[in-house]
Amino acid sequence: MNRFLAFVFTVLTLSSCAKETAGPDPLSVAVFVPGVASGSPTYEMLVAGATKAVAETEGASIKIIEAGYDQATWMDRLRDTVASGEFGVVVSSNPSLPELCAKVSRDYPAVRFIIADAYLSGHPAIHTVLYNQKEQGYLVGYLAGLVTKERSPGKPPVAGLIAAQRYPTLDKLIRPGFEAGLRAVDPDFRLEYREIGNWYDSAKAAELAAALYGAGVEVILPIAGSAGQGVVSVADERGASVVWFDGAGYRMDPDTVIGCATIAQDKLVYERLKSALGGDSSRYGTADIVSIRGGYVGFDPDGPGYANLPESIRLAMTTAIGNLAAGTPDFSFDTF
Ligand code: RBF
Repeated sequence: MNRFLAFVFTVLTLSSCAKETAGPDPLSVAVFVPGVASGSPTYEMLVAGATKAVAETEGASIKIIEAGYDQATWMDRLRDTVASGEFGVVVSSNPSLPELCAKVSRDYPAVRFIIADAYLSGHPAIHTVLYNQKEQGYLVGYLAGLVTKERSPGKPPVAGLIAAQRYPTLDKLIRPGFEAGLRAVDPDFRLEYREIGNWYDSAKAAELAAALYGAGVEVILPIAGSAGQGVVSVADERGASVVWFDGAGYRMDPDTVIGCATIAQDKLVYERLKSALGGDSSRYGTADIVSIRGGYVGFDPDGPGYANLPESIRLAMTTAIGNLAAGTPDFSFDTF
């Protein structure tokens, strides 16, 4: 019996060693969604871009893993994903992911990570791409400023930002960009900032929005994932307006959403994953910052809510978008 156990042990040990030396399949992709894809444009685009890259690569396979809204469980979920030995590449999107990936990478150095909407430079297994969301915030800030001034002439100018939680990209890029846009219209603009506490509670978001609209705010920017729907439904009831972030804004409510600042996350994830699956490993270790200049930040004018705005506002927006793309104002930065 003892000899039998020793035999079993030896076989198991050898086979697990064999697995480790072979390494995970470089064409096997895990898409790690730190949250829930549905209702969060960044995550929907992440899944779409990765799916397309895999579909176009012979022999490649994909699995979507939704880690849910409890951020305390993400680390374990990520470790389980990587420890399965199934995946050569993990693709994700979120500013908090690089740190988690770097920790997991210590035990699984053969696995590669591509993380969008994030910044970490110099880790040999990780490639990150950060969007210039100061530009993105500026575009909807400028629009919110123009619309507010048009609708409430002579009143002290004010706009709203309802966020799920605070984090560095919000504090250093999105919020200052939004404020810069508002103040490019009128330096006296004041921002009313409110916080939900998570990325899913649309009832709480609706409550915060109702108070702001009730106090005379005309336009609110939600940075709240699927909770942002709560802001849109209150705005719809009151005939007020929302500016949207990332993508698919007019689809939520074609009239209430009056403008949408976009990131080309589907295109970016597709491009980066496709080249990685094609064997290009030169990007690991690097952290890119992409902007309106490369077409990765922009404005979507194709919605009735935007088309129905006064022509003077749309013309002013076209000018502002052109100027921003030409470097005025210049929000470029090299590290984050
Ligand atoms: N954005 C979403 O759209 N949905 C989410 O569930 C979501 N969860 C996030 C969790 C954390 C911890 C952090 C730091 C950011 C999260 N984001 C989420 C924000 C996302 O990275 C991005 O900043 C915004 O979507 C605006 O583009």
